[in-house]
Amino acid sequence: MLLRLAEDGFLVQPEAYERMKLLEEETVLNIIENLKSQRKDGELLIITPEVLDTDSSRPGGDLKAGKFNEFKVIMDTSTKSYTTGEIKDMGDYFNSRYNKLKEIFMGRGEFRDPMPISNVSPHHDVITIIGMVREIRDTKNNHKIVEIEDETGEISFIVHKENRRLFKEANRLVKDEVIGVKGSLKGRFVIPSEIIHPGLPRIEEKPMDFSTVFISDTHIGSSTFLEESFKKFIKWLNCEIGTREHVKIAEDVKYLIIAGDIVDGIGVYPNQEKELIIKDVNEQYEEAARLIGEIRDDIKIIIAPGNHDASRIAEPQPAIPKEYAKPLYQLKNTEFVSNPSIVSLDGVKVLIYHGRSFDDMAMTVNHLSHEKSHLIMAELLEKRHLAPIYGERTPLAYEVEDHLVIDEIPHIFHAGHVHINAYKKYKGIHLINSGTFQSQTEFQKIYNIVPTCGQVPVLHKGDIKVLEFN
Ligand code: D5M
Ligand code: FE
Ligand code: ZN
Repeated sequence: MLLRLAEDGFLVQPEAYERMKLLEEETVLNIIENLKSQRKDGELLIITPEVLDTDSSRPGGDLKAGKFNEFKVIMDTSTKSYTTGEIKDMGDYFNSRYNKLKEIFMGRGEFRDPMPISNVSPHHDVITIIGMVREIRDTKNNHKIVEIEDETGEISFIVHKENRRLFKEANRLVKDEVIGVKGSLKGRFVIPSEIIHPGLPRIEEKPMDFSTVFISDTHIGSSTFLEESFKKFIKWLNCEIGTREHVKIAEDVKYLIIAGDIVDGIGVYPNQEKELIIKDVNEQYEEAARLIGEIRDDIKIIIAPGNHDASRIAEPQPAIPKEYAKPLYQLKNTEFVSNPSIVSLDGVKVLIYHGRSFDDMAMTVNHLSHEKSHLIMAELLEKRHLAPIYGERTPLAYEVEDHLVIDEIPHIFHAGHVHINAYKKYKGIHLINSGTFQSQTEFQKIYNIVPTCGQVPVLHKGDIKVLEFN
């Protein structure tokens, strides 16, 4: 393919090539034909990921290629993800995380030229380093000591509690995230003047002339799955019930995204069987297909797995395997993606992540909680990583590449898992937690998690609306 493109006078950037590999061959050929017809004679054209997003790559208003030709998967780890199981992979994995995040830092002026940690000496007035957090300790006087590491060595910095501004920054830090530090060396310790996250700029909002519906955590198969409420939701999607205004919104719905925990699974936590109505995973997906199959078929349904689904439990989770969810695969309007994944809905980029790591964030960072998961989502965007903490509740697979790094900044970040709705616009990005269709379980009672049930966020032409189905 690359060879052909080169002969035709195209240069393909690696990222664009990765994406083209995920597209149907026919779609790629269409794009190329369109680009060819638009360029001037003999001009060399560089195919960037942006080119794939623009209208110039699409047949002009010609929708013959199908109703859904504007849906694209931009990032999916299902096929890329593999591990050899060797110990060395752990090193590779963290190196990949470090290097990807370092690159994001280096795009920022002040960190263009960081110093290897092994070179740090008292001779430097100002040191600028990028390191992965290895350990965070409190001294007996309640100051903070943070140990960071790069491929050349490790060093600790100390933040005094009297330094309010920096102490607040230090309180946000979590193990295994990658940060930038500016400061000077005093004895064994770096005294920082700045602690910096990779961060992200404010993005330009993308206009949408359609509606997208977000749900998660239906937990079909559980006795606590709210079937009646879910059926009402589907009736609304099919424009059969609701106020005139709500039916109008339903008419505009083009996409439905399901961010994991579609079914309750089996053996996810002790004594779960007691709360199961359907005790077989295949049958749970069969039931899911029976319900979801009622949805009108001009709505594209995008399904990612969660920790209750029949995918590998370690993240990144490949798409739900067909062998478990055949009836769902057989619906003609379903698409299966990994957790996490990024899809483009007519050019609007949606980062889908179930949200398992939110438990770790809520437990570790003082001001974060399950109830306000939008704060966690904003924090993860600033850290540019979906699951920074290694070795707590979120199992991570040692991939050669760390796919949980947030390389690409989305227009929408959609998550679930905590079973509590949340919404916030942050730096132009819609942060959406879509709650649940499962009433409180015995397990959640113990942890005092009070779910918000049947509340469905809808982005209607760019505005968020939450519709209730109870
Ligand atoms: O998670 C549903 C909710 O339960 C979510 O808010 C996280 C919480 N949860 C899940 N597992 C645990 C553990 N082990 N401790 C504390 N809280 C937890 P779901 O993925 O649907 O089971
Ligand atoms: Fe869940
Ligand atoms: Zn979950």
